[in-house]
Amino acid sequence: MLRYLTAGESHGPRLTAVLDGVPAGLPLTAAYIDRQLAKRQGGYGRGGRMKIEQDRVMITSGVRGGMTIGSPVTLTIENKDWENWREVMSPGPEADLSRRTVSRPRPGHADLTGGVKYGHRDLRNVLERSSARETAARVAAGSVARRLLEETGVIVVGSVVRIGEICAGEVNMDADRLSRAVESSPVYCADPAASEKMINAIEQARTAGDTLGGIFEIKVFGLPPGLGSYVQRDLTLDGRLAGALMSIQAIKGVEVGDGFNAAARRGSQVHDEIFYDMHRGYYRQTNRAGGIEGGMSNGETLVLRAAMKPIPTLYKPLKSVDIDTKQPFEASVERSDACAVPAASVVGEAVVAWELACALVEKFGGDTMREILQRVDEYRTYWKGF
Ligand code: EPS
Repeated sequence: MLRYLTAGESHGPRLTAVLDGVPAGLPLTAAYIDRQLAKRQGGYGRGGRMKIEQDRVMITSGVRGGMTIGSPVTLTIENKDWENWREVMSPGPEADLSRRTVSRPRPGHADLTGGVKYGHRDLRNVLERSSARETAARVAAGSVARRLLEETGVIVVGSVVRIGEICAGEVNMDADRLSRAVESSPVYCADPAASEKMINAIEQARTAGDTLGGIFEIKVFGLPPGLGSYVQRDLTLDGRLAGALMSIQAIKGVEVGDGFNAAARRGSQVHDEIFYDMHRGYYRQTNRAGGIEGGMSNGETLVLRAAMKPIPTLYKPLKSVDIDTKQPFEASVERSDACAVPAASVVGEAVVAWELACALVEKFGGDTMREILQRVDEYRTYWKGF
């Protein structure tokens, strides 16, 4: 079983992820994880904090000579901003808890409810952990899953398909072309004309002291069929993927395939008919189901979308109430991202990769990559001739 936990505060010394159950024999380097971390830090619309941070992973267990050894993998990422926060955030008695306290909960954040729930009068104790800074650790963990999937021929590609009012046109590209198109766009959108408009929309929102949300899409190519299951609710692949995507900060909706649009159509316009070809095996001419039927991958490309709300930290203040004075105030902030949808698409890739790697390891088992690869190969042949 694959599992992981993350730990760390946004302005604490570092973020940590501990991954358990990673099979032995997986080639893995810090440089590979760092490429994903850099992608998450990029994307047009980020604010001042990203000029401070240059995320790099340190692998402190579970890997020797560039290869996993089957024991827990520990990944840490330093917060460069820690130097500016040491006096306030120190774990020891030297911490000055009277400075930079937060008594004014920001609407749209965890501040107020988190303070009530954990009994914190200083809401900093909430926002330090609820911050999306935590997603750096999730991307690091997801990179290990991504590496594992790549070994089995599975490629995960995220792209931004909407920012505010601007939607990308439909693109029908293979994994390679899609990755290249996304990499060449500052907003990680595969449609160059829409990219330009998205950048302008972000600039307009930023100038107005406002923020923008949007939608990202995750496509997964080459996924073996039969991952997940219909036999028990917590084993359904779509259920698990939707849960993983919804757990990303600021995500408010998830779709699989045609998703919400399918609700308006007749059944004859929604389902994907089944065909067979000696060379291809079973295949579909349409993929409205987005690669999942009955809670299992069906061998078609996986298509998932997630909607992100605009970041609630605004230069344009929203009304709230001070928890000490109970008086109304209008929040003022020092820095914020104007749009983090491109970054969220990288987090989306990471959490999807993780769920798929879990389902793959559950189905094909094995303590070593050698066993997994052999079984995936056998299963693909079996499926084709079934
Ligand atoms: C975040 C607020 C900002 C973002 C941060 C998420 O940080 P700060 O409060 O230090 O200005 O930059 O994102 C990251 C640090 C990151 O690595 O993505 C929030 O409140 O969620």
